[in-house]
Amino acid sequence: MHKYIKRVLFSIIGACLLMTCNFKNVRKLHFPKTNLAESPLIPMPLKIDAAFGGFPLDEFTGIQTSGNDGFERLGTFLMEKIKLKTRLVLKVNQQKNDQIKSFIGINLVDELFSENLEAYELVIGKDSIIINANTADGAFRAIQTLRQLVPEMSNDTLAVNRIWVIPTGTIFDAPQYEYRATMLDVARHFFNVEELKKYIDVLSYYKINFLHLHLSDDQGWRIEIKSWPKLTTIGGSTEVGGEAGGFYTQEDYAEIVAFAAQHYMTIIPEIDMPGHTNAASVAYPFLNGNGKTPKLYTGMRVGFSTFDTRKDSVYTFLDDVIREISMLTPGPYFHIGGDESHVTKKKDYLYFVDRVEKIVQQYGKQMTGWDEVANADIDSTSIVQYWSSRANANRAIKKGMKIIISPAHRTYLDMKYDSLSSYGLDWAGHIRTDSAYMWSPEEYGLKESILGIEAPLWSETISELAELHYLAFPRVIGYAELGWSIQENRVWENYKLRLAQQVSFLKRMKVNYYPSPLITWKTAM
Ligand code: TNX
Repeated sequence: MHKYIKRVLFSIIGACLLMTCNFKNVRKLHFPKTNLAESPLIPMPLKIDAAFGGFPLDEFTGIQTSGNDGFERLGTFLMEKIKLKTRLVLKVNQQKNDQIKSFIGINLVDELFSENLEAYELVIGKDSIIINANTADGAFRAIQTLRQLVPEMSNDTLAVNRIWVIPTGTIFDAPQYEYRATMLDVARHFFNVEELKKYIDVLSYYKINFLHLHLSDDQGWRIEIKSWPKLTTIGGSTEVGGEAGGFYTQEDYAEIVAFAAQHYMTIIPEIDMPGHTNAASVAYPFLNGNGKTPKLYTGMRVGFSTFDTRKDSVYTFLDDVIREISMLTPGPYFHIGGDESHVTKKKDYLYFVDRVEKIVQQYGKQMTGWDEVANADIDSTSIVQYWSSRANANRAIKKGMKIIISPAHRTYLDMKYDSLSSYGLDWAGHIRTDSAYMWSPEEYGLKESILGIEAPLWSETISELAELHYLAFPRVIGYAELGWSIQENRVWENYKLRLAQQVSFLKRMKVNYYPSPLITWKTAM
């Protein structure tokens, strides 16, 4: 600990020297009492030591970064986000500036209280805020915490200029799970690049770090494959309800991946197979294995389609698809779906999953699949997403695989909140804002078998961003906390007060959240 305190002091002094911080300028301001531990942070950090003073964020605050280019970009990111909230335009990495009276330092350090790659310390003093992290990921997570600490309202009585008072103290933080995800079904209804970017921006504020895109299903194929163009020109032409569908060109997809990466979020592409493949088979009928002439489908049934698992040409096709998508995907995972293949014979299904796993691995990716894939003879490096069958999840755990926790009755964002919900389905029950939050991933396995948690949003009943928002928010905010915060830091009575204070952010981001009557929503922080 001694070594640790020394290092914090060192980084404070270091950052000051770096920016020729002029301490003569530090003002004596008398702040009203603030308590860092009572700030409406979501997800709740690991540990908060409050110091009950205030840091004056104002036009005299500068941002200073040390480390690599990634850190410099983070400085600009923070500046832009503070501007959006307060209209302050802070200077980033300005070497000499007598106007600067307080500063925010974003430091790359090689030693931290935790070795977790997303860990960070946020040390808030009376004239400096220091972020220490040993990766840019950690610093990015810290920046989200800091954004949440900037009050909505400035204090206009402390000085002639407007000051946003940030409570002092130290936060030590690290996630309990490395994987905190949501899934969006862009196959049943298509959502365009701009809509996805808006969603990513808001999700990253709550430290969600993976976005799983369900890119194909019976009703639509949504990603351009250069070697098989009809997948999108024909297979992407419609959606549930019969409206024009849509698809991402490879350039669009790369843009989504890059935007996500700027938000320290990884995209996981899913091509669902061997079932859920009607749209692909309409485009290329040789793929079809259900013996019927495929036609475009705009209904909501599942489980009627399958690839022909015994044709080599099907695997040649899949090799192209998996290769093209993998090349555009820097993340480690490729999701092969594998759910509800009700018209594929069991032995064919098992053969198929084994063979596709090899293709995924050949292109340098780890395979993930819905829990049914646990029945095949797959590698312990592949990952099983538990959504329905506990037996399948346990099978995966026995094989030494990691599982993703997505039980439908707990995490499905497309389930209605209650019988009055405007959108959503109810086959797995109603999921209220409190029941979405009041459970623990460890109910489904030991912590070491769990990669993390994911909340899927299937889009049969939603076609507009506002409808997507309605089902996702506020529940997805609770899932973000379930993935990040340890169980003893998750208390509904406390969480609901913090959630109530998210309104200003959600309004600013134009998020159409469901105003759950369980929450006493607050209009200003
Ligand atoms: C089940 S969850 C499905 C999807 C549907 C969803 C609707 C899973 C792996 N398959 O095909 O869209 O239910 O809630």
